[in-house]
Amino acid sequence: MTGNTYDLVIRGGTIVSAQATFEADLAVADGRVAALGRGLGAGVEEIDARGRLVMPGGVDTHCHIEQLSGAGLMNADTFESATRSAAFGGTTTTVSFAAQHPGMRIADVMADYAACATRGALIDHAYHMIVADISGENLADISRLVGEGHRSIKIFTTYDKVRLDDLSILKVLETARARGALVCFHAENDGLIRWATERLLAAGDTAPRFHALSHPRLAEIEALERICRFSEATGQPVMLFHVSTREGVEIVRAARGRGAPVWAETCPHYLFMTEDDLDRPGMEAAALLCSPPQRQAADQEALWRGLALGDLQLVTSDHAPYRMDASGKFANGEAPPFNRIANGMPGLELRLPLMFDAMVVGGRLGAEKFVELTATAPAALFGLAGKGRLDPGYDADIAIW
Ligand code: DUC
Ligand code: ZN
Ligand code: ZN
Repeated sequence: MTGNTYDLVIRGGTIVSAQATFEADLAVADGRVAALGRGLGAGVEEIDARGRLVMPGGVDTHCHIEQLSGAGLMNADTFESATRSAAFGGTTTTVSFAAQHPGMRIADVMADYAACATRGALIDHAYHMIVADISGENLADISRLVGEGHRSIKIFTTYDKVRLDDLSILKVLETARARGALVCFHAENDGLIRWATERLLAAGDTAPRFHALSHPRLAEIEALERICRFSEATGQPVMLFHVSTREGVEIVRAARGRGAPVWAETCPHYLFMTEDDLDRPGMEAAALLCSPPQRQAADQEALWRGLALGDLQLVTSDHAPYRMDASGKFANGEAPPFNRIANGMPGLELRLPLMFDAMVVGGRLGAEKFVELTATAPAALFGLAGKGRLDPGYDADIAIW
């Protein structure tokens, strides 16, 4: 507060938190929420928010920005353009990935990525450490980096160059447990994906839409179940990324019912698209290829139910954009088989508008749950201090809808 004046007062809006909805002014001083209440004093700047919803800015804890994929491809956007698009969609914090590849030292990867983010990001950001090689000094590095505050690790159970085997996964879980990190998983069974892919290609089924069949739901089912059991064996908390199937939700529910420290997310493309969306002419569907793939209408219903019941705690974007040219989707030619097309699509900007449309405008689970799934819960689960709420003292990261 400057004298008797706040830096900013957002006046007359409807404040929505994960627990409550009420009319109030919101005052900001020194970049933080200073007060909530009716008839607050003047602000140097004032925003008339009558008739609008005032919510915490979105926290997107799963987005790929300026990250080299396992296949050596770079995402289409930069820290600058990615975080600009996030802000346009109401997201004020990103958590992206510093990706180790085999042979790299994790401490160097983290330092390089921090420099890149610092040069470009327009909003607050943190990053997960993707661990793909635990040889040499890497486990000791991880232990030290977690101690310094990098509290999230990500592991792939599939993708040729970056996946870890079971023993390595258990060693990372043990290391994380000793230091207090959260370990996130892309959980799909690698063998099942390769086997299905070989059979499809041998039959000449190479079009983009066959990508959906090449990642069988059993691949997700097997890997989610295995990782839940590993979490129980080690006592290490895990976050299961992009759950896409009804059975996946059931596995998470059962694990949590047993008391396993398991959390899970899904993404808009699993809530709003099905594998039928891949049925497009020519190579058009390449734009929509992602892993796990879009599933079926019954899975969408199960995911919504999982969100309603609290089996799934987050909705993130899995933002991973690649251009529809030789720098991205068509790096392996103009009509590559489905398994040579980069996986991923953009989502940072549209995650919140899509969820708002369904949840607030459409009334599915409502505005408070929208805030919980997209801002409050991700900030809390990943330990992002000052984020995800509009209580006094929290960062003034605000989206007015
Ligand atoms: N799948 C991933 O695992 N990562 C990025 C995008 C995708 O589709
Ligand atoms: Zn993934
Ligand atoms: Zn991802």
